[in-house]
Amino acid sequence: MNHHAPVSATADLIAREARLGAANYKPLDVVLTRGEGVHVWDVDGKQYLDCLSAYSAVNQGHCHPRILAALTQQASRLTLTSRAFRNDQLAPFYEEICALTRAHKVLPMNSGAEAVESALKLARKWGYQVKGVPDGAAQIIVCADNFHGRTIAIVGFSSDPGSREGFGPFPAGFITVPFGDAAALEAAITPNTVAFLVEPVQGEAGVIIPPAGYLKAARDLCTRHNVLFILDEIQTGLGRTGKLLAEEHDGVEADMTLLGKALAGGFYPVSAVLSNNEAMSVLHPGEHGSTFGGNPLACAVARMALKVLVDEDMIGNAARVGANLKGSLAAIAAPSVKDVRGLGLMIAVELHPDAGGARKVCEKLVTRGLLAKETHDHTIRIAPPLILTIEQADWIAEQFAAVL
Ligand code: IF1
Repeated sequence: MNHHAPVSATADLIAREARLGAANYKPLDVVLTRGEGVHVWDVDGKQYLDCLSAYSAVNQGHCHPRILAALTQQASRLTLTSRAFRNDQLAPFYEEICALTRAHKVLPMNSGAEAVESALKLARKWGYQVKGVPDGAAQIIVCADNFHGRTIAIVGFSSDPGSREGFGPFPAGFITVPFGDAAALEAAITPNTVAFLVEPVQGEAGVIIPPAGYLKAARDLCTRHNVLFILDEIQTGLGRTGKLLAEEHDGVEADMTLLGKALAGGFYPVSAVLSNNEAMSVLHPGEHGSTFGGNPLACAVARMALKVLVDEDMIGNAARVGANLKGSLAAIAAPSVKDVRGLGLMIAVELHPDAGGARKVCEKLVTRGLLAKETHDHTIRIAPPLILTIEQADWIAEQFAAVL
């Protein structure tokens, strides 16, 4: 006989996970088992509207039926060849992503961090071979409060102590400037600067939109000083901000653009470095690669993930519904709200420091069937799938109004 109180499926799974897993996350206590469109369901059958979209990896909505079909069809035909051989999905993937983004060359990888690392390697090699920087002296400029991933090189130039401390020693050659400050960027550029790496809108930092004209000024400085302008659009790209690429808001074009996350609609890790200039030509056979990068399953899924974004007007929808949602959230007259900001469906509600914290608000939203995630202590990020309707946006705003 078991005299203990019955354990819910949720509590049981959480306890079992804690027993064996690395403790590098502190998730909300929701155990999800199914997703469709903007909704997900937990193991107790409760429905939620997903306002995180796996950090913008499921922009197309959960289990999009056309991407699912592409995945299953390709999975039953050919999944992985390695790049030792060729596969018939790679060329059409290159053609379609280049046609859409106007990129000239593509380097397929898997995770976002790998795309960032690949761009850093390309930039350094380009610096030595094309720009003529003395061997070993290449410098790359990054921004304070950046988030580009978790590898040793990337956390080495993070300004977040939690991401960085205890993981050194780190590679040299990175210089940090304040985000949004073109004068600081100009002052940091030297003849050995090979690249400037920046997020068009800083995600993890709390949806920080730079001052108007910043990206244009940065683009011009990079052109003038022969420095590669690298935009990390892993989070901002693929419709999230209401444009295919966030760079379009500022009318600029990066030399390298990094995509990941939604490039496969949440089905599969697929990332890519897109290049608009000669930087990609410094790579020769054997100098870079990946077992899984460019595999046929990844390419087939990415092709359909891109196709549905365009076919189903998810980018236009993000712009329209995002503007609407930002307006409704900004209209909430709660003293706890310090700021509401965003671009497209990349929105943040920042609370006053004495409002009790963003985590508490997220926990209350969960009980109302809305999944959102705090970033830092006082900001809630709202990034639902781009297929969100106006009615659903209104419902989100109502839940925030009730909780705030
Ligand atoms: C986690 C944050 C978001 C990214 C940008 C590269 C990567 C990311 C602009 C690396 C990844 C993720 C990772 C995820 C949380 C999430 C995140 F809060 F940490 F900052 F989205 F806002 N560039 N961001 O945002 O891509 O290697 O992970 O595929 O749990 O660490 P990845």
